[in-house]
Amino acid sequence: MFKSGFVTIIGRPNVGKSTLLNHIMGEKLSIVSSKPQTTRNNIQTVLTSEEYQMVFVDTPGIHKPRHKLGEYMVKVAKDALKEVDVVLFLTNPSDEIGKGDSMILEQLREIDVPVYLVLNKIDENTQERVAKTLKAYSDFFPFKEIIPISALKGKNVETLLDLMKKELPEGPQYYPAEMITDVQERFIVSETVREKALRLLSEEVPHGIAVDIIQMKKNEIGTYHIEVDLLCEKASHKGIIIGKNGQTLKKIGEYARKDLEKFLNCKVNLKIWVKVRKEWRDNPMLLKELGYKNKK
Ligand SMILES: Nc1nc2c(ncn2[C@@H]2O[C@H](COP(=O)(O)OP(=O)(O)OP(=O)(O)O)[C@@H](O)[C@H]2O)c(=O)[nH]1
Ligand SMILES: [Mg+2]
Repeated sequence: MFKSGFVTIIGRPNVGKSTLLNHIMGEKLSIVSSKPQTTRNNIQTVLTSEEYQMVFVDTPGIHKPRHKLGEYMVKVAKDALKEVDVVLFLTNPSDEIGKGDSMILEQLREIDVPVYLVLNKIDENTQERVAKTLKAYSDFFPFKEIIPISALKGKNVETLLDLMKKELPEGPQYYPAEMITDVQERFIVSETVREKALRLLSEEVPHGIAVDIIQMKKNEIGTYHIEVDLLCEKASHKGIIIGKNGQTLKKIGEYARKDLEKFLNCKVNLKIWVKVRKEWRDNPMLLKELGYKNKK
């Protein structure tokens, strides 16, 4: 009997949702950074074995939106709760259940799907704190399973997978076995550049950046020529992104190129232009152009 189903990974920004997904897939498909609100779209990945197929959906962290981009992110995350077989609610050890988490859990009360409590980042917390958090959350919500993990170190991730397998109903293989993700090359290219910028930039700039692909072309000898616009919201941000003597931009380009060469399996020539687009996060037309649009 073949089993298949959908698993949504949901939680506040920065709790480690994308890290968990990448660990399960054994491959880097969703970008990760230490800054909250890194993921902006639902990213589907497919894990296929002889007995089952699990489709994971990595979602943007749920937060209180302050602009149209934020509203879009929260909406796509909530959409990912429809028609799924298991929800992984990710959070981190803490002294009490914060507002952000209780708000998400209230929403989860309304759906009729098993919800797992996945307490991530146990590697950087004491056992005592972990135990206290597990207790507080399980008193607050009727989780079907409770499991402490470290997505970064891979601790307990196998156990989590084993539990989820039992949750899958009998079903068809939705996607071909070799398919691992529904995102396209262009998306991975722009996300890779965005990730490097997030990592290298200071706190104030990152939320206001986006990457627009201008050109992607492979030449006869197999080198990919890629040109992108890195959009930011202020002239002062442009200066920060470029950095002293162009050093920051150079590093963003170097790190992105290295990752892309691995991913695309060929030489990459990457050009990044930094441009100012005031308040693009509230500009419906620009949001659409950058791919932050609802499917329906
Ligand atoms: N110590 C530790 N750090 C972790 C673990 N999992 C993730 N992190 C770190 O936490 C940060 C956020 O990870 P992400 O995977 O981007 O978090 P996210 O939930 O996808 O965040 P958004 O996309 O912004 O909602 C990164 O710096 C990760 O390296 C873990 O198990 N242990
Ligand atoms: Mg993420």
